Amino acid sequence: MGGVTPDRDPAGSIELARFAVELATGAAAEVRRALAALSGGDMRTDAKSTATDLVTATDRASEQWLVERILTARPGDGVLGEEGADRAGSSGVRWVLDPIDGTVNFVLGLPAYAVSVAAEVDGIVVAGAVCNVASGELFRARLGGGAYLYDQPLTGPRSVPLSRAVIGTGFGYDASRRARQIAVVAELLPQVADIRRIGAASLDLCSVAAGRLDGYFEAGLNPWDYAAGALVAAEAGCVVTGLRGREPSTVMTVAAGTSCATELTTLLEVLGADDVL
Ligand code: LIP
Repeated sequence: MGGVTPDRDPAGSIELARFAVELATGAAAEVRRALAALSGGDMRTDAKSTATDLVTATDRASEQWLVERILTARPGDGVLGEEGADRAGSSGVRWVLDPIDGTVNFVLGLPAYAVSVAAEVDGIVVAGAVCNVASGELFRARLGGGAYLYDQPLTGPRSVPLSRAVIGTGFGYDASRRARQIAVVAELLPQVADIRRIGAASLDLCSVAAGRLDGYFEAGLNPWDYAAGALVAAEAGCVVTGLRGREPSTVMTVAAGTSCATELTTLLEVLGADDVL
């Protein structure tokens, strides 16, 4: 890219961002091919942490496709994937992969499931790509380089108070955790305009970046659920945080427009939204 020299891109984030897009879009095409090959036949699912935590052969095939291409192109890199890929690497670069985020939506044919690819350098996410498999929409971001839907810059949500905000959220696979999570939503809902539950954290986070949601929060996410989407939201100018001054993490991930972020995090802290795991 013109004007950017290695010393101005020490992390090599431009190349990592390019590769993240290639990986996310390529794996999404593989998932679409697998779905077409099923041509209406039954999709076999296995259960993971609970009977509702599903995984399919396509999840596993997508992750294998991603890992093979990463290690062929960059053999010294590390990899962490939802379906078991876990390799330390020696380059300082680690790829964090959700081969199908929103697996239940994928199984049901609800068009909100994505391939999420993030590249970390020394533990810092510097590039990310999220490809909605059903729609083909490609969200991408590079640390310090902005966030985009295809090549359209993303600038986050409209300016609204929390009382007029549409807030996304999600729930875990454990029934007792869901009972605690819905108790938080029951208190939150009368204080916002509405709630949305999309079923794929990466798309929730990209929806905030694109202004399709005013905010989003979820407790219990895994790194592969939020690594890429959190960078897209942050590079779109959103507030991306945990609660009580903490960084976004498995405990709590929040993304919101600047106009309602403080109201949202303050209310979530009062409701104990980070005390449900
Ligand atoms: C999903 C997350 C979503 C959460 C779901 C599920 P998966 O990830 O992206 O935000 O609410 O329960 O965990 O399991 O489909 O990759």
